[in-house]
Amino acid sequence: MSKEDKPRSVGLHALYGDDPERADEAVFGRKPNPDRRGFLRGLGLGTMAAALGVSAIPFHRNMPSGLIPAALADETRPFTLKGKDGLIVLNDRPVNAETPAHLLDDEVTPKNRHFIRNNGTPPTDVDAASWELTIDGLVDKPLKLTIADLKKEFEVVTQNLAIECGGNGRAFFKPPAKGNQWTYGAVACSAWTGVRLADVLKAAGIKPGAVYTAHYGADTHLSGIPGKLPLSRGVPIKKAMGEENLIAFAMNGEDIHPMNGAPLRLVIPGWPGSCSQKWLTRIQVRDQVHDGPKMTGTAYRIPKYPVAPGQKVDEKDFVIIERMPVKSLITAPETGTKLNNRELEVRGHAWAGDREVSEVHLSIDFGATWMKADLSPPANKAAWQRFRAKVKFPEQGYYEVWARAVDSDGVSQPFGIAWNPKGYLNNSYHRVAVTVV
Ligand SMILES: Nc1nc2c(c(=O)[nH]1)N[C@H]1C(S)=C(S)[C@@H](COP(=O)(O)O)O[C@H]1N2
Ligand SMILES: [Mo]
Repeated sequence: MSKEDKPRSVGLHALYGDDPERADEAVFGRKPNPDRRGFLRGLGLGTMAAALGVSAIPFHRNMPSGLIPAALADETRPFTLKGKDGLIVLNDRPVNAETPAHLLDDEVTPKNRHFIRNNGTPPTDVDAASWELTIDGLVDKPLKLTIADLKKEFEVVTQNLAIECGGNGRAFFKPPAKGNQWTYGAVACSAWTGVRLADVLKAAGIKPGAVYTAHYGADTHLSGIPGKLPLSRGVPIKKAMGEENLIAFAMNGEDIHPMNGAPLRLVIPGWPGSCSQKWLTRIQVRDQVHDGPKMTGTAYRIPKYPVAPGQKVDEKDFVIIERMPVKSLITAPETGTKLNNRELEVRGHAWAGDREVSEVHLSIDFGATWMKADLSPPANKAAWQRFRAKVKFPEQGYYEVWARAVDSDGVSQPFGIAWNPKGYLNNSYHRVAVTVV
């Protein structure tokens, strides 16, 4: 199925084509102002500067309203983001961008290749030095911690952690599911540096009766309504206490990219990416399951029983998605590769939520026979695992390389999609096309 067949969110140029001034307001939060063409101070300017990855736009007062910054309006791509390279933008309000599979070949995903999934408008004028994290709720000792406090009072660790959006693979749902049409690239595994969430919660002292966390970030709702949150999710205390979860302040040894949650975020690997709150300001410990925006209804939830494609499901039959299922991604060759010889190294990564991957199999004959790939252990818990294998093609022609991973409980990726109304958890095989000429 080609990408063009699928429903897509409106792109930046389409948005600006209709009504540039309204688009301006929508994207950057500046109101058209006939007296003064330049930016209003504050929100609009800050949002645009953040999108451009700069701290200032010295001549911003001269910028006509309705002008798409050239840095974002690359002729060859619909929309580009400063500090992000080769990502496919699915939506620009809010910004959502995925990474083509062949650009995810590194064991540690470079900062500029980490996908972006925003539900609202990222904060601007972010100041790492004065950033504060509050830990409160059902704790003995509520805490207020700066990033310097976190570094001083807790052990600082670096871990390669896989983050995957619960909706990754949604684009292949038939009938289609509404939402960002992610294909394969809403997944990444960067090296995150921070302190363990568990250590911070222990320092605050979790009271008996605590069952769930609630995460809050500094991004704002697209509607602009003050106090309205775009997303606030949480996890059961048992998951929160896992050593794999970090309150992170660095990504691959550098500042976190503004779109990935700078200066502070949660990384809760193995569970839907939505648990990993960006621009983290507060973690509340609760005596009940969290009920923040995108925790209730059908958001990040699936029917508790298998359903047929297109089947309507009563909202009360939806359950919260917890650990993500086993999955693999072929990162070399790039799909569509034309080969002049008969031999090829196939590479990729596999991950399995809270489990480990035990085997990865490859097929070049549409699943009739499979060969075992070499599989590396994870760099640490919840890192993805590298697989590689040499494959030999018997003759000229069109092939597909298929990958399927099996987790430590013996559960394999399925061939087909376990359809659900909101398009979550598609872990069917990744297939890439190879033509031997
Ligand atoms: N504050 C905040 N945190 C957030 C989100 C958001 O919209 N706001 N999106 C979540 C979702 S749905 C995902 S998949 C991950 C994606 O992380 P990334 O954008 O760094 O790739 O961030 C999560 N954390
Ligand atoms: Mo997500």
